[in-house]
Amino acid sequence: MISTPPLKALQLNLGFSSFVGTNQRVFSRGFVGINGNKSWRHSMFLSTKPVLKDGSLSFSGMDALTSVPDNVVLTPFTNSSAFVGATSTEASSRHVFKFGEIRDVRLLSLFRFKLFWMIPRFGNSGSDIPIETQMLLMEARERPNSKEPSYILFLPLLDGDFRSSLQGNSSNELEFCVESGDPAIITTESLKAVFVNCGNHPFDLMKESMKILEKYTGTFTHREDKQIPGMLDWFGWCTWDAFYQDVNPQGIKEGLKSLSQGGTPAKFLLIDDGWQDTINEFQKEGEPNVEGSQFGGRLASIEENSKFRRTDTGVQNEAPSSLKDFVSEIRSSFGLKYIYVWHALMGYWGGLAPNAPGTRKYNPQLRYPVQSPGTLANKWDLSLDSMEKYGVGTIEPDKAHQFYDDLHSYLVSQGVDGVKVDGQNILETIAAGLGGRVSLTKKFQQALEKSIASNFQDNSIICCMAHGTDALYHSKTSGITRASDDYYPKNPSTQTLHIAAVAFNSIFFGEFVVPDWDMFYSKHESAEFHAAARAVGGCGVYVSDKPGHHDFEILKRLVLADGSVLRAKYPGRPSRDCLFNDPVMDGRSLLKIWNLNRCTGVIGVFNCQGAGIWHCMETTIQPKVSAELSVKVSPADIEYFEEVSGKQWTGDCAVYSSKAGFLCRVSKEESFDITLKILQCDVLTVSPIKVYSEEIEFAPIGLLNMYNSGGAVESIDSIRDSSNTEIRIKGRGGGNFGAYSSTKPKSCSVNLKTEGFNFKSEKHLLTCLQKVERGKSNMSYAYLFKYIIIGDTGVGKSCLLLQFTDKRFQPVHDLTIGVEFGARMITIDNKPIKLQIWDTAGQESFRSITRSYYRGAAGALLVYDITRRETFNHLASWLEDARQHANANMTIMLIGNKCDLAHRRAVSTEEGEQFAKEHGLIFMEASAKTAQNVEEAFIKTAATIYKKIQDGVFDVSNETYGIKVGYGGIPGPSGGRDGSSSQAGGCCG
Ligand SMILES: Nc1nc2c(ncn2[C@@H]2O[C@H](COP(=O)(O)OP(=O)(O)OP(=O)(O)O)[C@@H](O)[C@H]2O)c(=O)[nH]1
Ligand SMILES: [Mg+2]
Repeated sequence: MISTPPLKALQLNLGFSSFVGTNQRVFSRGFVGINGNKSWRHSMFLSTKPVLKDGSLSFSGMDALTSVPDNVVLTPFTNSSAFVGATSTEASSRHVFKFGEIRDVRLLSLFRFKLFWMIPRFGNSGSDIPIETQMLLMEARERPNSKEPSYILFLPLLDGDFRSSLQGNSSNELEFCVESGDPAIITTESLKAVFVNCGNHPFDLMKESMKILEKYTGTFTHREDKQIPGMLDWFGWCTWDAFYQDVNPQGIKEGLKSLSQGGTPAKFLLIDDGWQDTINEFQKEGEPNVEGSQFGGRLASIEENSKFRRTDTGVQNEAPSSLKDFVSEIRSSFGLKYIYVWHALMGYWGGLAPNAPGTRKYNPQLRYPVQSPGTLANKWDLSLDSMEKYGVGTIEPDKAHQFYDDLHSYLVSQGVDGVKVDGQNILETIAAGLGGRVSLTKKFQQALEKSIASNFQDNSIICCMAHGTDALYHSKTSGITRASDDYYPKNPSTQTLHIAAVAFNSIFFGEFVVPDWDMFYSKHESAEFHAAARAVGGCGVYVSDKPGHHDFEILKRLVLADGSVLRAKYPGRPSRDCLFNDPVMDGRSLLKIWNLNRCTGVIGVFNCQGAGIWHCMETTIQPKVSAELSVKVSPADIEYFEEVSGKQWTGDCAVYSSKAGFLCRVSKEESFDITLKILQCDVLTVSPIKVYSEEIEFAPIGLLNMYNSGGAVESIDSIRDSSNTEIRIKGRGGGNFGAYSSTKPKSCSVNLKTEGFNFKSEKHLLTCLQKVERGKSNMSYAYLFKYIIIGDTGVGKSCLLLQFTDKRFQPVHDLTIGVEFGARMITIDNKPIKLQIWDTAGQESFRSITRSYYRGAAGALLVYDITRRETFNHLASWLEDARQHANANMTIMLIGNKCDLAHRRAVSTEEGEQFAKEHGLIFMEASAKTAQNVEEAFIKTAATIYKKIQDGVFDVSNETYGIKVGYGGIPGPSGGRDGSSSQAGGCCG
């Protein structure tokens, strides 16, 4: 098996004869020096209740805050956690309570610098805790130089109708703010405003705290218990930065086509803002652009606009007849698996048009957003400013579910699979008179999630502009939320901020959802930086390239030939030693992001220094940054590594640098230096070296050509007999597979076929190339037909294939082991058709393997040898297998091979014809040696299949028939619509 289907099996036969010493260390260029200064950490939970006594909030005797005012109330909860609140003498809709003085700690705050977006802030005093902080992590040490720090987590919560946030002040104090968002909703106290917890493992602490809160509040669900949409595993394309609001059907087709032709087909499409039916009284067509006026646009109906639906019969109108038609056409032409569209939480930026016939029934009322003092104190935002000016046509809360249900069921009727829902945090600004921010958010969130669940199949929603805790703590089912501000391709100073912000935000978001890293351009100066981040982010991978503007070198390191991506297991987060260092502005720290795959760990290293300034820190003096910075990297940076290391682990790891292309062996305690220039990055695969027999130590790296190489390794196990150890690796994709091996293998095979391999004994690097087909040939066909060749051993099956694909004859019987593969393009009815041919082994012992290839074949060549009667006698048994395991409509061509050997003939032509007639087969005698009838046999089979398609025998959207629809027969962007391509559904490999 070579490129598709994606499952691969690599077997290595490692013998003892060529054993090479295992303890020899090899260090590559790029890794400077090895340090044994790290120790392996184990998680441990503290079991001392937090105590508030004599004005000090302490955990296990260690003070977290001092000078805690008397009105602060602590309610112990679990062994290490508590709720904190406060009382006031006056009732108000907003209180700011003093919490206490900060001790000698390091701080990480995640705060909203704008209503819609959150970023990190680092520091060690009260003034380093910005207003609107939604998560605060403190690192404290019991004694000044104690080795193991403790972490104290502060999570401001929702308490009744009130929502809390944290902030610090210049007197080195921590404060918390509780507010209802409605002047009429007032209180004198909030007793469970903040949750505090303490532990010595920051990631366990975070997760345990969220699990406790999930159970306690009952308002949200932890990521681990949510259904995660399938589109995350497939490469995507979003239309936003390709077209902005000018998105149109023709442009979408061009983009999908150029990505497919380059060899990285998009399987997920997101049609962003620009498809909806909107009206805008603040920006008239033809008038000069008014900045921000797009946010005054309002939804006029739930249906698509005239770019996506032909509204008149005028000949000039090139629009598809409906969204449904367009969706169905692109799905079948480009093999799209998921098509999502964008909408705002309120329908559109400016909400619903109050008086439009299509929206009137949701009773929209114009409301003018009012920000809380918290978000007002931070950064001005154009979108919000515009919405404040133009107002938001707010759906009547009791009609929210009806609106979402109408919209989503309409989209489903058009073939759309899911939605991205933007602008979610707007609710907190329009909640006055509507029950306050907490209850309004809850109402809309429930209405939205209910509609997603009842209309879409796959929990298909991406939440966006939803960084407020009002929404997060009501996230019951939504599985993906954008974790960053927008990607701004034209702004060089935000690229590093983007990566750092998502990594840090993921510490918090990653507990609720799979953080979404947003789109990027593959052809851009920071493209590799973004690509590497997506590779370790455990997130979806989607670009927003303009059609034809792609860097396929970069994309091919993220996307396999079938359009899938190697997604790591967890939300990618900063390593423990990075948690309190500012990777953007301290002038020294590099950012390390850790993750795990099924069998390996991975670390992304990013130099984010010197290229940008954090929001709200514009006046901070920046230190001088040197051209290159170094950081220590160790296997110990990867949390939960025990999930992949297992029992046979030597304690050492094979580390492969995707940037330097080098392999080295380090122990779990060791670290090495990585040096990077500004905006440079590296992705390191860290694979546990395991013992497979006394002498063999082995670690798979995966596909060396991919950023997340180890993501391609799905499982590894071994079989051992007296003289051999066979290591079996199941993986995905094609390309150069690499592994660390202490000894040179005797042989190496891919899907049972022996392959050549390369072994660099001094580096212990074993590589084996698995050919991969990509690009034009992959997609530029009208149809792809899968064939299988069957028949007894030695009848000439492989020779027939070789003659057909390579026009060569192989005189020696090269026994086929398992299944081999070949492909060629042919033309039928002026349509390019790709034949993908599986050549099976005739030997009886492979019969069970062969059987698994019948399913999914559109055609079969059943071959016998006219000089050997027994091969003819066995036809009945082959046919029986085919009838049992293949689909009923499979076209079977019977071939009497070796007709050049007429003098040794044992089966007459008539007998062959008769057998074919009796069993409904096509028949031909052929010779793989002289090529007589070889072309004809393959082409006639294809012509028969093609005819069956024309006759409607197959549902071509169902891949089990062995037929895929490509777009080769469909005209490109400049052509008109192809009346003959009436195929619906279908999927391209
Ligand atoms: N004269 C002649 N010899 C042929 C022809 N086709 C195949 N052979 C020979 O027959 C032998 C077997 O051919 P293969 O194509 O390897 O047979 P196979 O059916 O693939 O066998 P398995 O892989 O074991 O199932 C080889 O020695 C070929 O050279 C042909 O048309 N004419
Ligand atoms: Mg063969």
